[in-house]
Amino acid sequence: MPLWYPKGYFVQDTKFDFFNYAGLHRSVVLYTTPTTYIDDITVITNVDQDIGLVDYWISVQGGEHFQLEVHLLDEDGKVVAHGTGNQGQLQVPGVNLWWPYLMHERPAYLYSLEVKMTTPESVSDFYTLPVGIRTVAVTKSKFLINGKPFYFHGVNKHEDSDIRGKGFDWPLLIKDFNLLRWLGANSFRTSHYPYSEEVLQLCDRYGIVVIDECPGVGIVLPQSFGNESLRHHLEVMEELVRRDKNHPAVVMWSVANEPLSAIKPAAYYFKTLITHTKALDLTRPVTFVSNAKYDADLGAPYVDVICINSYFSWYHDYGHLEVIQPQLNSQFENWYKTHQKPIIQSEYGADAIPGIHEDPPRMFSEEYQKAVLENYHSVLDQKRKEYVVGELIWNFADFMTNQSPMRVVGNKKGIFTRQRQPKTSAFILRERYWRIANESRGHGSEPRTQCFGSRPFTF
Ligand code: BDP
Repeated sequence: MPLWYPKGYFVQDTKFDFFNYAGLHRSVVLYTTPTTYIDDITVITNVDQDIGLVDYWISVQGGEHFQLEVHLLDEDGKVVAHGTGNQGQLQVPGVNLWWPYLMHERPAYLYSLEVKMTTPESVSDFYTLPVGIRTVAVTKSKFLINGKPFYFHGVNKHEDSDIRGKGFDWPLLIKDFNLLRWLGANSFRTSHYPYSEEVLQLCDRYGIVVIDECPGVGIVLPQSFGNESLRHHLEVMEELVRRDKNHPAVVMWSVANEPLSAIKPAAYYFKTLITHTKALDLTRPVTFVSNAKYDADLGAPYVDVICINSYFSWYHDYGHLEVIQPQLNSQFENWYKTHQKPIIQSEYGADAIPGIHEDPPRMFSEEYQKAVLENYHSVLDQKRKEYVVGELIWNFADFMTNQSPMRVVGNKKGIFTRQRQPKTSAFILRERYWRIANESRGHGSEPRTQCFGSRPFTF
């Protein structure tokens, strides 16, 4: 029987699983510039033996008569290279590379690029850009940072918390970064939209590696693949690359989350979108996050890294933890055999309502979440020796969603509560991430203590 609604009644329908907060989420900054001003800077970094190479391009607006001077300063404020003009290459012998957190004893080294513009009227503009010198590359089975295999042991996040909702909040941000360090996480994905610029600035400084995702979420209707959507999506990627291109922490672009990538128009759509993104940035790999079948995904041929979401024994086979290992194993084997590209488990997890305990484990208990994680981890431990290059838990913290019988006051797949308190699974993950970090640094499985001082990490 059709339900009765008052005339004009409607509800805005969104096709994503996070609360659609209204209002301004971030600071709005108004600023002035001189008539002739530095409009944009692009840096691309490279390494030749122990020499860091910083190629720069400076765009100036508002006038034609100006001079540009460029200095690169190290962390002690010493000038290590200088140049002139709006394009050039700076060379840094004995370079300190930008390394991810836990990959090096001195992670996140940042130089400062100072750009000074002088005009005949002597009105000048001045801009300082933090620069991390590092390289990113992908092989058939590895993700390389500075030529060394990098394993993403991290999280997916949301811009979400109690009281503030989606609003930007410095204390929350610092708390989250402290928790990432506590956890031994070296990376996150900006699921499912670009995060505030302050977040990326902190990632540069903490050495937290980022998969930068555009707001391409909820592309689940066939009509979403039309020309108008595609045109808009290309523009969105242009905006994202323009904004985030200079962050050393950003190592890969994600053009979408769980789109309907198995329908016919998806092939042209993703080919165009990914080719365009690669042309905008020649230095970073491009991906999108898939939940399609390995042999049905029409976008997968165009990505550099396969990112897969799966929820074994959660959205099907309820309560049957025993299916996880065989299903996950065949997921990885099938994707790798078909595509021969490195794979990231970009989401996995289970809801746990804090304080609910069940033995044997039952869905929604902390024990069930723990058991799901442990089952995933045992397969990940085999496959990370081969071609799996990362695992990102869904989710860092509980977050608000719209209301539905699927959600118990929001999504409870956090390993931290929405108030950032740890559930049992946080300790499981912490033990694991530190072990992986210590192994890859050649310290065996012996956990080493982390420090919480101003330097993120000391061995
Ligand atoms: C995935 C989505 C994510 C959801 C998650 C879930 O990418 O946005 O929050 O499932 O259902 O499919 O918890």
